Amino acid sequence: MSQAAAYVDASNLSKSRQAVSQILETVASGGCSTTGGAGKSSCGSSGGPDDMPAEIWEKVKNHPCYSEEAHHHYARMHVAVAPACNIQCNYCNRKYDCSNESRPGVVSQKLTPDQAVKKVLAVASEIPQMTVLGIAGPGDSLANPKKTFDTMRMLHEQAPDIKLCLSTNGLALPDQVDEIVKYNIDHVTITINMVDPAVGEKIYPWIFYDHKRYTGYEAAKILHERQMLGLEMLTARGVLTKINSVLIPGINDEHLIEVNREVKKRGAFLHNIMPLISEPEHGTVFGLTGQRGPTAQELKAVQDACAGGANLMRHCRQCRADAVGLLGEDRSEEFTLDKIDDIEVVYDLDRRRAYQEQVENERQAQVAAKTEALAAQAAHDGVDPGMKLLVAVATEGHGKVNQHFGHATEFQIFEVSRDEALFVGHRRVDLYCQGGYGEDEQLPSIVRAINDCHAVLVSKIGACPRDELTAAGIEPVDAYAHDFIEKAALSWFADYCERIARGDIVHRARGDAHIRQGAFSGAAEKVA
Ligand code: CLF
Ligand code: SF4
Repeated sequence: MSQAAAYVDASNLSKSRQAVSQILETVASGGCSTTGGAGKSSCGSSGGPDDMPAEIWEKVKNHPCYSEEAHHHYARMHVAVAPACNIQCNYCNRKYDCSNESRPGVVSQKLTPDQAVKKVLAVASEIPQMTVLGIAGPGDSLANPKKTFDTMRMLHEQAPDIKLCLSTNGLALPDQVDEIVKYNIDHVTITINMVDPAVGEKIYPWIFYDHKRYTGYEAAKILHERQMLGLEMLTARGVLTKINSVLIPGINDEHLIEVNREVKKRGAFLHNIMPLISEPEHGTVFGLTGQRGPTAQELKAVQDACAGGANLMRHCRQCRADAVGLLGEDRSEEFTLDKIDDIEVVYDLDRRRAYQEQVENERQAQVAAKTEALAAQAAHDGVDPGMKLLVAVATEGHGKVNQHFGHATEFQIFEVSRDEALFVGHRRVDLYCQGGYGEDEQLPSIVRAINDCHAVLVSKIGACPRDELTAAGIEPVDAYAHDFIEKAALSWFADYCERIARGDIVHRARGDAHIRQGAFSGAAEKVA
C-alpha cells in the first residue's frame, strides 16, 4: 500500500498507525524525549551528555540547532536548492523564502545541486566549525525531492563528516522516509502548527496533494495526518526530529500546548516555538489582514506552559534558506556564487577535526565555568533563592561576553536565578554604532527589545547609551568582559542580590519587550 493510499483508506491508515505505534513503544524506551531507557527525565536543546543516551548525544553534540550549548561554538549552513512548495501558509509570500525555517521577507540565491555541493565544500574549508548542512527551502525540501536528495547524496559521498539536516512542512514526508534514511539524514524538522484541522484551516488555505488541490478543513486534515504519520515513521527509523511551530496569537497560541503533547507522544526530540512575523510589506495574508505576532513575554509564556512536554528549543534564529555561520551571525554574503569561484577549496578532514577539538575544549571550559559559578552561588548566603530575572548579553561567539554594545545586532537573553543561568531567547536589534559614532535614534528600539531585562552584559559601552539604558532601568555592565556568559550572568546576579540586601538598590519588576518585525535598517545593513 502506498502512503498516498493510506490517507484515502482510513482503515488502512489506522492499521499502519498501529504498526508504527508498536515500533514507537520500543523506540520510546530508549529515546530521548521520554522518561525512558537511560532513566533520565529530560534532555533536549539545553541537555548535555548526562541527560541522554550516548548515541543521541553523538548526533546532537555539535548540531547548533539541536544543542543550545553547541550553538555558541558550531556553525550550520543552508543551500537553497528547493524552490517549489506544495502548500500555502497564510504567513508566507512565495516571492520570499519559506517562512517555516526562515525569516519572512528574505530572498535567497537559488542553487543547482552541483553548485550547492561546491558551495558546501568551499564553506567547509573556510569555516572548519561548520558541522551541519541543512536544506530549508526556499520552498519545501521534500516538494523538490530530486534536487534535495541529489545534493544530499553527493555530500554524503564527498563530505562524510558533515551532518545532514532538512526541514519540511511534512505533506510529502511519509513518501520520502526511505530516502532520508538512505542518505544518513539524521535530523529532520517538521513544521507543525496544529493538531486540529479546525485550527489548521485558519493557517493553510490550500495544499496540493496526490495531483489534486484541496482547500479548507479537508486540506488541513490531510496535512495533519501526513505530518503525524511522517513523524511517527521517522521516530521508528531512529531519525531525530524537531518540530517547528509558528505562534500566531488568537489562532494557535494555547493550542500549541496540545501540539507539544502530541509531538512528544510521537517521539519528537525538540519543539521550537517561533514568533509569527507578519509585516504588511511582506505581502502575506496575515501581514495584509493585520494579524499580529506575539510579544516577547507572550512567546515565553507559551514556551514555559509547555514545560514537562516535548523539550523546547529557544535559540532558533529563523534563518534564511542560504544562511551560513553561527546561528546568530549571517555570513551568506561571503559565499555567493561569484565569490566561491575565488575560494581555494581544501576539504581537509584532519584539519577540520583538529580545529573542532579546539572548539570542544573551549566548550568544556564554558561548561566548567558555569558549574563552578553555580557552586559558588549555592554557597552564597546573600543570593535570594526566590529571585529569577532576565539579562541580555552581547556576544560574537565562543560562549563569551565579548561584544561591544554598539556592535550588537542581537542580544542573547538568559534567565538567571540562584540555581541556573538558562538561555531563553534572543532579540534582534539595529546596530547602535554606525561606523565610529552612536546612532541615538536606534536606542529606543534597542531598549524596547530588551525592556524585560534587568541588565545588559557587554564587553564595552559608550557613555551616552550607558546613561539612557540606566534611565530606562536596564543596568549596563561591562565588568565581566570576556568571561564565559553563564559565569558572568551568575556573578552579576549574586552582586545584584547583595546590593539589594545592603539597601543600595531596590528591586523592581520589568515590563514586556518587543520582538523585532521589520528588516534591519539600511544604515545598519551597510555597517554589518
Ligand atoms: Fe537548518 Fe533547521 Fe537543520 Fe538547523 S536551521 S534545517 S535544524 S540546520 Fe535552526 Fe535556523 Fe532555527 Fe532552523 S536556527 S531556522 S531551527
Ligand atoms: Fe511558504 Fe514554507 Fe509554507 Fe511553503 S511551507 S507556503 S514555502 S512557509
